[in-house]
Amino acid sequence: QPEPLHRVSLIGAPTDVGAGTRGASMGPEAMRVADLQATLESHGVEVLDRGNLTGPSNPWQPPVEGYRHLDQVVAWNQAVHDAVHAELAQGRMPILLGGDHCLAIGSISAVARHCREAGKRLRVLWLDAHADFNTSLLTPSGNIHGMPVACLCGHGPQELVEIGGHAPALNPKWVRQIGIRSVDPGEKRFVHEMGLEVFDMRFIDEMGMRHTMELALATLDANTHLHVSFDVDFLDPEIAPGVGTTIPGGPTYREAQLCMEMIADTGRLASLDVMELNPALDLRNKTAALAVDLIESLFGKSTLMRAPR
Ligand code: 6HN
Ligand code: MN
Ligand code: MN
Ligand code: MN
Repeated sequence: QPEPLHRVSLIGAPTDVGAGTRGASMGPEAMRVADLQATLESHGVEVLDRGNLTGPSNPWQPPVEGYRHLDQVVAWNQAVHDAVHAELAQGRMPILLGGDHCLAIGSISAVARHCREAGKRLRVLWLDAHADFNTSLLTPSGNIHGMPVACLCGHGPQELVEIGGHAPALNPKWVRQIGIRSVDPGEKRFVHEMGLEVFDMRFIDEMGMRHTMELALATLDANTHLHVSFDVDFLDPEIAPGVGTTIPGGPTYREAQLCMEMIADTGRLASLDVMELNPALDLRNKTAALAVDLIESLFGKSTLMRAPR
């Protein structure tokens, strides 16, 4: 029996408590139905499906002091943090199946905590149409899925900012955002102020996905933990309609594949979030199947030209 290339744990987080559209709570099951586990196993990955986390239901209330459902978001993120950290502590690679993107607060707080404990450098790739860098004062919606990067960088409610036991969880210098094409006016100023490195769609149009990824993946070393937070709305809505916040003009199928293949080639991927898949808006589960296809590429599916690792 060959050693598995990776030991992966799937963690379902079936909630849409941070989103403005209902349905991402069904994302984990749709990815299972699209055969995520067997697909990864076909690439020599050992996969344990840990099942779904539980948490409060979605009360569907208006914002209070700039936040919708803050208590419920905190409860879900605490559960995600604990589950993700437990997998990392056992030397496994957690794949968080969202659920809306507010859950990246718990996931990445756990990753950052693990990196502090293990003496690792951290690099976060944020694949998204949105910067997710709002605060309670800047947000147009109160939806906390528009705030996770700001929370992780220390700007948000204390209960979320401190979830990993150390605030801030992230230095903005560790983050690279890719595919961005929808940023709110106040959010945009704050992204600039904090010095986030953003490869927006204009940059990808002009420079190409290859050069973009070369820059986003530059300066990784053998001691780097690479975390990918993949919001499915990163993808062009023509190929990925099953998300709550479609924004036109995203990466094509091949651009997205190249992005994932270049991440795979680094050999540094150590944790992953797959977020915002909304089966209620999908067509015959095609966006789920595409998400699984792209995850497969993150684990080394490629055509013929891949150099052996
Ligand atoms: N996502 N910027 C908008 C907001 O309401 O803050 C949209 C956020 C979307 C967040 O897709 O993860
Ligand atoms: Mn740890
Ligand atoms: Mn998004
Ligand atoms: Mn997002």
